[in-house]
Amino acid sequence: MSPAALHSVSDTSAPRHLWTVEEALALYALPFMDLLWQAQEAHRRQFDANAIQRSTLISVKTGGCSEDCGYCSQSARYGTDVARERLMPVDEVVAAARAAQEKGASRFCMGAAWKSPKKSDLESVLEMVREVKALGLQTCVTLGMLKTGQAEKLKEAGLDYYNHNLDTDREFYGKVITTHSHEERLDTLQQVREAGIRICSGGIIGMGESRGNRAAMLVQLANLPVPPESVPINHLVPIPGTPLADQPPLDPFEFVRTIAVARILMPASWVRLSAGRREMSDELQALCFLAGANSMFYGDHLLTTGNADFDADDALFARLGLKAV
Ligand code: SAM
Ligand code: DTB
Ligand code: SF4
Repeated sequence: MSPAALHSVSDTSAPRHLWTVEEALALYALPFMDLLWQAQEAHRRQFDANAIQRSTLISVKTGGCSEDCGYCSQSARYGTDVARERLMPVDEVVAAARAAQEKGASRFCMGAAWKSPKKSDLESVLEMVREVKALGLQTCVTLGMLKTGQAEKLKEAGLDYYNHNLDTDREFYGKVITTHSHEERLDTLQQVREAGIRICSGGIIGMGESRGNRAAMLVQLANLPVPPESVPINHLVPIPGTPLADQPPLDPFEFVRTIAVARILMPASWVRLSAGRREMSDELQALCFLAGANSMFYGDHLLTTGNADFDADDALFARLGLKAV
């Protein structure tokens, strides 16, 4: 059976289990081998454990963002190396999508450094979505907070996924971001869901949050009215010039535990091993896949930072016997 056939987020035949933070923390506290075993069991019940979904990311509008997210190279408030750029022309974006498809990506994700999209900018993004969709790729955009009616327009244009991360637990949120609230993030997720677009929402690990914060964020994602179909787990990429530039490194096993807990709490979701992969060894990435990650960004670049390159990923897939979906 194909992974897509195995996968059903909205199976309503079984009563829904709503998770508690205590339950999530109990999973985190398991001996590592027991946690990975449980995660593997959950993973194999829903998915082909040797299949990894691959999305390619492009920054269609870089830098100059009004927001103060403490991890972000693109905030206008911090002295980073990232310069403000204009929205990319549609034909350049489509050419990049075609190249990603030729390399083997199944989804193309277009990111913009906005608090929320302006009306005129949205029109260009809608055209990008239409043309990328017409290539036969799945489409994803991440544009910040949406205003009433914008999600419906994106849906009409053929958008499959909207990425909008909770990023961290409500309690920790205000220590990293002050220009918008956690609650506003949830509002946008609700609009996206109501428009019939699939949700991609996860967070960043390694910003100085506690294990309790990590558990609470995963519980909040899992307990959404419908869990996100796609859950990116980003490892903080420390960016010189941002408030989190000198954040002490996280124990890599804690990152793997986070993937495993995400997999158990959201068994039918695609869990993406997202930012930070370039800085990880092949062995650590393999542990993340073993813990239930089954999606990744494929391509030399994320938004403003580098990713593991195509050749390294192809070699890793061959060595681990992984196949792309
Ligand atoms: N402006 C929109 C927003 O904030 O939703 C979309 C672009 S924003 C750059 C998308 C996501 O990238 C953030 O929610 C965050 O999870 C991730 N991100 C940004 N900078 C990062 C970093 N330095 N390390 C890890 N993840 C990062
Ligand atoms: C997500 O969760 N991670 C991606 C994507 N969604 C947009 C972004 C990662 C950004 C990493 C830092 C950078 O390249 O600027
Ligand atoms: Fe702007 Fe998004 Fe970066 Fe925050 S994460 S500063 S909203 S681009």
